[in-house]
Amino acid sequence: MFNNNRIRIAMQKTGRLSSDSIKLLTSCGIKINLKQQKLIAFAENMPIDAMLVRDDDIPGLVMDGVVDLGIVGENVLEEERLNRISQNSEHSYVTLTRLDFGICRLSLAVPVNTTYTHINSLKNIRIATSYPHLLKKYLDKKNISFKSCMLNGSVEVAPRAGLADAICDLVSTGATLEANGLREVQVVYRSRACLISKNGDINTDKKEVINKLMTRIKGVIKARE
Ligand code: PRT
Ligand code: ZN
Repeated sequence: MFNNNRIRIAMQKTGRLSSDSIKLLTSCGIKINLKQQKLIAFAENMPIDAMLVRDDDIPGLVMDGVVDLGIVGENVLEEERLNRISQNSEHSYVTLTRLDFGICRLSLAVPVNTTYTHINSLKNIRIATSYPHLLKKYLDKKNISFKSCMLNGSVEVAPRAGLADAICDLVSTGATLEANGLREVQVVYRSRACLISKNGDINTDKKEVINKLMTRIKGVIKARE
């Protein structure tokens, strides 16, 4: 049973953001009981419940007001916002703060043996990506028409597999691109994890807890700088 006076915060269950997200809350003095690895983990010492979900579900849970807060990569957040705009569905949220982890960039990359001189080299080619809206927004702005190939995984093997001429994928160290014979040619979007809240009425008790949490998060981030 849900207690409506407790803050619900959606976080990634397993993946690149999960341990940093938990660490952030723990550093804020929140004791979360994670032992059971269930969908919901309750904090013992603050009225906060963590919902442990796939990162792709977090923006929608916040935009639909199902949870109060979420920790998610801006790449996933902006892609879902653009997706919802295209479908005319609810897409509002508030960014409370950007965080100091999950830092990466969404980049265009081409096979190393491809001639690339200018962004115009991408004209009319097929680009594999899991981020079709972010890619379209970027290339539309530059007036570059392209064909897309939507893949939810293994994007970096698409050129070698003959599925696409280029890719648009997340990069952090660049090792994956290199291992797959690809060269980064344009940064489409710079991203990091952020803390977001639903847009709309949040009761005074919850607001007080959120304010307290925000003060602690800002303190933790400052101390880590
Ligand atoms: O299961 P779930 O859906 O929750 O997780 P997921 O598999 O979709 O996401 P996950 O855990 O891989 O990533 C979660 C978030 O971490 C992303 O949405 C980004 O905000 C952030 N992040 C930061 C990254 C990376 N860095 C990153 N390097 N996400 C993915 N990568 C991948 C990238 O896709 C590529 O395959 O790592 C590879 C490139 O890394 P380098 O270091 O070789 O360049
Ligand atoms: Zn995901």
